[in-house]
Amino acid sequence: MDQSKRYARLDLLEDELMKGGKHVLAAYKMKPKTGYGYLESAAHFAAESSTGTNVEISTTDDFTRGVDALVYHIDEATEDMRIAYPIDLFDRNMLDGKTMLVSFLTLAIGNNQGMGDIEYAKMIDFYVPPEMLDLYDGPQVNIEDLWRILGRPEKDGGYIAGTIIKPKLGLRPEPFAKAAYQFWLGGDFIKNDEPQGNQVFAPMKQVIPLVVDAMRRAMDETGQAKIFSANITADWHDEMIARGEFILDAFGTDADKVAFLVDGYVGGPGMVTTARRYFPNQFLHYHRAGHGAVTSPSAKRGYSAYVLAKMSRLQGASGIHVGTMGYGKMEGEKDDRAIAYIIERDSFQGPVYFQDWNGMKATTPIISGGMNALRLPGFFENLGHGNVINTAGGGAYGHIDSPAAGALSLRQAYECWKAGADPIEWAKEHPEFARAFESFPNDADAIFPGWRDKISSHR
Ligand code: RUB
Ligand code: MG
Repeated sequence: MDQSKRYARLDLLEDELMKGGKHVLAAYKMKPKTGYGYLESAAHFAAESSTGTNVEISTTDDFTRGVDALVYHIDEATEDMRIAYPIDLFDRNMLDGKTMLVSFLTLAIGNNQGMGDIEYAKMIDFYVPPEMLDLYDGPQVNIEDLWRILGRPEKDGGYIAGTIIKPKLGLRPEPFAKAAYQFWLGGDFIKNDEPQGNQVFAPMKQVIPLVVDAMRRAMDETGQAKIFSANITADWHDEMIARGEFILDAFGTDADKVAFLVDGYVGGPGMVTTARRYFPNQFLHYHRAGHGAVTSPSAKRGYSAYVLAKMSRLQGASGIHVGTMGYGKMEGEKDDRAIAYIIERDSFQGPVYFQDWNGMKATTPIISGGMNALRLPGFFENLGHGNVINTAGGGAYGHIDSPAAGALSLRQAYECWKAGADPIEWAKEHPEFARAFESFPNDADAIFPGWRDKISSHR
């Protein structure tokens, strides 16, 4: 059935829709299955994503038609399909009238992902009007709070050198805490790797008190504050809260130095909001394991990493992983800068929409995945700033001297970029950075060919 008379209004102008403030706009790369017309399929897509189904139904009235999602732009050649969703479509909490991200997903990226007449559709951008922005929690805590805790200025406080406890799994409590202590002697921030929780060989009740002790010893030794991002991801709301409360209790007077890591893609919006609302004063660290299944450029369905990051700011993530923009081990490219810019800036022109955040606090980009000191200078050059959290697991625990030396090499890499110095020259003055060349020789050969002759005196 062709529903384009009802669900398509190609005369509507994007500018006007944005000025009107009554619609959430979403842009997709959509292709219909062979034999289906583009506009017809787009209209069916909008129907299924809002008020309709595949046939005319007797229960529809004039009010219903007033909240139809409308296709307002198509370009078959570029697979560009854009839909305006009236804001009243989205579910509001009974408890406080706020809206919920899960409803946005259910409609805008829900049933429409499995339709028989759609080959694929992937959301590449969306726009939220000011009135709707106010209905999301947004972040309460972000990198500015961490800078304050670390004793730095709250603006432009710079690079936070972090790691991920490695190995990913298989450390008993004592070796785990030792690994944390060793990194903290040189670095600022440690996160649980995302599968670490309450395994039988490392029960949280044993591990966490040892981590508290490790943090305090490292703080005494260095005279600097340290941060620990503890994984509280769990299927059950009560379990997350039990973990969070246990951890805060164990850190006691140092509870301000605790972030909570939530695996927000596998856990979903409910889990993120549980952490955001139940522990509003802790840094909410959104890890996104699994996201590549939908965000990968090779995935034709789902949504992009840009969309995922943008959604995380609405939900109130303090920080989210944004990849490494082609400088690390995970999929990515230089232009993925946009994923950081949309979450950290007051406004940003995305791939389709200009989003003004209307004062919503920023979400901090977390740079992670195969990073080490040698890869960082180029990374910062591409991003244009170093106000990020970077967690380098292999880059810290793979340093041939020690995890502390690994941490120092990361900070020195940032300082090298900040000073605009040549990394080879910098290595001559900074031994931990120099030893990163020896630690990661494949990277060194690829990024700094000929380095062996120039800094060999530091072996
Ligand atoms: C990286 C790691 C993170 C990845 C996830 O370890 O454990 O889970 O960063 O990827 P290492 P992303 O530093 O040893 O490579 O950050 O892109 O979501
Ligand atoms: Mg990990």
